[in-house]
Amino acid sequence: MTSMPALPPRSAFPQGFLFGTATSAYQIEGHRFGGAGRTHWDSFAATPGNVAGAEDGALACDHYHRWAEDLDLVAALNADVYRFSTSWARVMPEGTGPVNPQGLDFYDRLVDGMLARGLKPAVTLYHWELPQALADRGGWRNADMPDWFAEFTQAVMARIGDRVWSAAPVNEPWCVAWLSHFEGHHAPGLRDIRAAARAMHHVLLAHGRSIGVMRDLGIKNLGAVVNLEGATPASDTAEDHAAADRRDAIYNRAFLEPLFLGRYPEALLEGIASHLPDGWQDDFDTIRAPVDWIGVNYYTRRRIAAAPGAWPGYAEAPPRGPCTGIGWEIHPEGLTDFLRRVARDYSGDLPILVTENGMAGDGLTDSARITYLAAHLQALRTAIAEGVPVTGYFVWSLMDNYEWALGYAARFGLVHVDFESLARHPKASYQALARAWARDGLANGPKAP
Ligand code: IFM
Repeated sequence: MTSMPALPPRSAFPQGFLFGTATSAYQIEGHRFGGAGRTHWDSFAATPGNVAGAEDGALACDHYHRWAEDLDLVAALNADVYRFSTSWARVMPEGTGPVNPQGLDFYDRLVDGMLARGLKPAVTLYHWELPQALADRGGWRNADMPDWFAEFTQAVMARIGDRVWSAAPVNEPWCVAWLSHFEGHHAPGLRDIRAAARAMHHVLLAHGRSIGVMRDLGIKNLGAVVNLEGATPASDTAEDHAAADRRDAIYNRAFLEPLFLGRYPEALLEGIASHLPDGWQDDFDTIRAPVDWIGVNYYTRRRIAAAPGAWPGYAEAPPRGPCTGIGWEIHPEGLTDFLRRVARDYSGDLPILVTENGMAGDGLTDSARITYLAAHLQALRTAIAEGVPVTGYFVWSLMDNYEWALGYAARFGLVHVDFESLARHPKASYQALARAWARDGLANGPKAP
């Protein structure tokens, strides 16, 4: 029998290091409640073949009604900070124009509920469910999206911005642009390079505009959240190395370079320059609006091989190492590599938050998840020991939820959710983290307000 590694205790991290867990609106709230407008995920899920079991977020975990119980779970986890997202269509059912008072009231209650439990609210404004009314107008392909997103930012942050600890405009821009418009796996399910290029550029511009709106509102501690994934050449051939570099350009550098260096990588422009909107070269001042931290979501790496066909000319090779329940290779060293790389090449001394990390797997006795988290927390400590300014870590996810195209079968939660009764049951990983994150009152002092 192999022994399970212990989770490093709070005292193994620098003073003031923040621990938390994360969720997103559509994945947990129950979108049918509270006057929310239709989203493009509702339509995507209603299209045969897109989502396992044609499941959608109409009920999800019913967090809309059970939020107090869920925040109690975050507090009892001994977390310092809770990362959640706001649903654009809940706040503005048509995407622009009138706001839904019930929607704003919900986020108001939620933020106050966090503060009442001593939790720092970390909001992400957009975590993937676009109001259908805007999708009908071309969604992220439409050059008006940055304006519409600025309007949404103003509406929601004028209400809750005075009480949030941090804010980020968009979760995982790669997924919004490439997974959804080029690979077709997420809403709106397109496989179109021109759509992907435009979506990518408009998402970046929307990010910059949103940061500007929040600065004007006087909101502090603003960041960007990117998902980074290793692209390892499948062999030592020059072709596989070049293919892996193209993948890295599309997945990782496509967002880090504009946000921090004000440019797109050459290896990306080779494929998309002719598809970008006119005048894209003039937009980088907006896109690289200064941020106060960078969030890194890290899960896995892929082996990439050269493949015939149109640009980008690569294919995924089978993983070689151990994998999670949904076939994602477990590669904790990749987290250390990315933390080093982000600080060295892009963000310098800026605080880095690991805004998501976790795994899909079954069972209440989820020892595999404890092993996964222990290895990644150790990888994070390695980066800290080298001087990388990592200041916080969030587990994805608080509870089992709607895992997009995989429906409810892929369970990422620290808390098990019975999707019949909606009962919540903390898993072994939750208990182990709660022990590791306990405040001993000596090494770490009292819980920060
Ligand atoms: O569930 C998702 C989340 O919405 C964004 N980051 C990755 C998670 C696991 O796939």
